[in-house]
Amino acid sequence: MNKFLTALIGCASLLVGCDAPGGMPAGGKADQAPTANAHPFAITEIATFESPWAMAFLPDGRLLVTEKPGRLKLVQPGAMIGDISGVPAVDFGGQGGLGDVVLHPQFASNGLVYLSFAEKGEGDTRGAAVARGVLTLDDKGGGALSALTVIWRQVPKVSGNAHYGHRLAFDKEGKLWISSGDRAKFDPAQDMDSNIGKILRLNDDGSVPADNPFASQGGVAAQVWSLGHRNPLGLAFDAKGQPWVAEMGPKGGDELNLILRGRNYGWPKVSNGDHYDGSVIPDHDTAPQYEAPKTSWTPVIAPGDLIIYSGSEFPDWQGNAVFAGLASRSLIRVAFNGNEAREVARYDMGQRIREVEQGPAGDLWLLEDGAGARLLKLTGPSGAR
Ligand SMILES: [Ca+2]
Ligand SMILES: [Ca+2]
Repeated sequence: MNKFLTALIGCASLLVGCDAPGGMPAGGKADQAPTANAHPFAITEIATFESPWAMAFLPDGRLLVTEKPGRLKLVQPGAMIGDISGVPAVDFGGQGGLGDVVLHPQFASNGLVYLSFAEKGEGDTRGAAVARGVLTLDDKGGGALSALTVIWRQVPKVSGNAHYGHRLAFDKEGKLWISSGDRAKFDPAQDMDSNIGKILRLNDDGSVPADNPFASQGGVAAQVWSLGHRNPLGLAFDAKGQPWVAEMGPKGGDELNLILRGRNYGWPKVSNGDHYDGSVIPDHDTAPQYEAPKTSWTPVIAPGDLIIYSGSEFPDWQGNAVFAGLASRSLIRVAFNGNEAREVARYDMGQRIREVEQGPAGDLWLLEDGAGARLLKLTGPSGAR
């Protein structure tokens, strides 16, 4: 039975998601799952938020959740939602505002929390920035950040309010990684006098590790681990410690990239998508000097976030990449064979999904996007908990 026929039968039996992206791939760029899959999980609604962007679990099982307008929330499932004061002032608008939140690897002893956000600049300019502060929780379900310090900024600040990227992740060595979007300005992604359109690797205080690939060039080039990125919104490490990035393509060409030291990923010189006005961008296979994605999507999935799953709640998913899909309103699961990647399942969620996080018990937690967005917990059918 051919794949298309299988897809039709799958749609007829499931009666869901058949109009969603994920049909036959255009241009043959990706070996994609042909249809939406039945949910292998139960969904519990935990809370709702105003335009949430990211979440992070505290060691006690509570959650920090950012809201784009500039609020940091403390969530204890089943209890009131508290506020954390002392967050930086943000430039809220378009794709900008308060962004990611992550804990320092030694949070239990130092209380350090890192936030990314859109920061206003001179005139009509803005740029992504990262600040860290010490979190102190009170006994009323809230808390405060103190000693807030901005440790990194996009250079230069530019007009517009798109493609900040600004996903944060710590690796096993305690280095801070930042995905810096191209601000919809294209060419700066290839310019080493700018740190936009790059993946960056820093020490936990924002200083530059001496062993970065472009450290000898100084300036912001010294921060750069890889270049030629468009709008990388997902950043996660696999069990071997390798960084993976989910990147929004233009019209087509969303990417999953394995991030290698000092490599150039080609934006805006190459993309498996094309410009929104229809003008052609050469595909990756025309320019092997640029690092190609391990898989790409046309039509797009619009990846908002990425984790590499390592829990026991969904044993079959261990080692898989799980994407939060915005325009595709889905969770997308990708399996690896070595470093080759392939979509194996797509779960229609009915709403734009902004963020995915693995919970302490191996369950999955999702944030929807926009007004009244829900925090959802997904648990497996295994009865393991
Ligand atoms: Ca997160
Ligand atoms: Ca193209």
